[in-house]
Amino acid sequence: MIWNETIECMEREEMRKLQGIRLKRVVEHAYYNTPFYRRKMQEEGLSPDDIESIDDITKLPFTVKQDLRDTYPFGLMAVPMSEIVRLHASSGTTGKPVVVGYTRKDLSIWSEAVARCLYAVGLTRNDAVQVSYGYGLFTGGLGLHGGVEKIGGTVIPMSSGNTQKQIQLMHDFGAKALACTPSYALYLGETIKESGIPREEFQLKTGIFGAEPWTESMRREIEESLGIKAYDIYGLTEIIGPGVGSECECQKGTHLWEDHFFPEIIDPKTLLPVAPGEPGELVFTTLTKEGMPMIRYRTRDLTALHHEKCGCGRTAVRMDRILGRSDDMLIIRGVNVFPSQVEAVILGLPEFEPHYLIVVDRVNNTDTFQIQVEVRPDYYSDEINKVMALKKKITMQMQSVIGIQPEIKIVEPRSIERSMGKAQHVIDNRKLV
Ligand code: DLL
Repeated sequence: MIWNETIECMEREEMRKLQGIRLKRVVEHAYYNTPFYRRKMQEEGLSPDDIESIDDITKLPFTVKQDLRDTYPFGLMAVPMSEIVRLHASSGTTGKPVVVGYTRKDLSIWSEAVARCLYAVGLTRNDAVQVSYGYGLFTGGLGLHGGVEKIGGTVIPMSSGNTQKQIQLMHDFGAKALACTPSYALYLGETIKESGIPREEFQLKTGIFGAEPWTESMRREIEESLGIKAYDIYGLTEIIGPGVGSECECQKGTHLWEDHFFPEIIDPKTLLPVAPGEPGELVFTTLTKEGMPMIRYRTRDLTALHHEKCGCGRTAVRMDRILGRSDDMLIIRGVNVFPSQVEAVILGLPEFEPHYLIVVDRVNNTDTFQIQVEVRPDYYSDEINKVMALKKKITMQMQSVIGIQPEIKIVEPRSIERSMGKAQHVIDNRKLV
């Protein structure tokens, strides 16, 4: 099923024309309404008149996460704040979140994009969708919510957590689809098994999973344990949230809604476009967003794009699974975590040495997140109370900066291996890619 056939199946040449017209418009909008973009373009000797077609996109400078941090909170808004009807945010590297603002039109583009995803995975107005992504500043919950309402389906706005209740209501309300992170889906599958409620009593048939990397073997595990078909949905806060694209029933890659979010793949080292079909870093330009347009935003996600028509009839470009990242960001239980955040907290506490190790694993389908830190000899003690107080102090600071609670393991002075070259601060045992 196709939500917007005219767009999703548009011939490539026609699509490129549309993208060119929209690019010109968004560049003008950003140039005249955002000092940041004007300055960056002027530095390159560019004006909006230099943009005639979508091919001219490569003339434009890139935007990176640091730019959003430097202009925190509202420096990249291209409309007066009176036009902004919603704010969302995701964690950044310094504890300051990345903030995005939506106009009323942006929200409608967002729900249109998610509606396309839901149709692509076979959902309609007859289906109830349990939205178990977090609601709040995170875009997952409200993003999916808007799309389900758009197609006229029934939203069950559960948010994440409270697993027993999730299962009970999924059963009682007859949810046809579940939208959450793939790791939470696995956990829900296990909990359903333990609950003793027969699986046949659930009406669940479809999963819409994303917000973190996952693999084909995880897909099989989820499909097996929940008895459903599991689909990948992709998105990021800076561009709009979930629904930048999703798989269709052919599951041959993630269709990107390129009339709104124009994708490019560049070599992260040379910053030049790669050959068609080659992997590299994904870059997006929002072609229609008003509130906070993003021009050539470097996602740091590594993938490849394919332009051949899909078996489903869509011509919308397809993206491979995210292969990894070109920076060191980790996604732990759906939360973006940068090792530099951990480091900043440790360096700010006089009791600890500046040596640490982050150990991430997946146990019972849930991410575990441990930080090992060394106590300075003057603070080292055998007394359990003192150790507990230190642990509590650092745990609370980590939680407030990162947004999730790590398990802190305080180790003896000089027990973390010193490195001769680049220090390895992260051990990720999840083996996702
Ligand atoms: O995770 C938006 C979202 C919510 C997407 C719900 C899908 C479902 P952020 O918190 O800004 O936004 O994180 C964005 O998460 O750059 C990728 O690295 C990663 N990511 C998102 N979806 C996928 C996916 C949301 N399907 C960052 N596969 C992105 C792999 C994903 N990685």
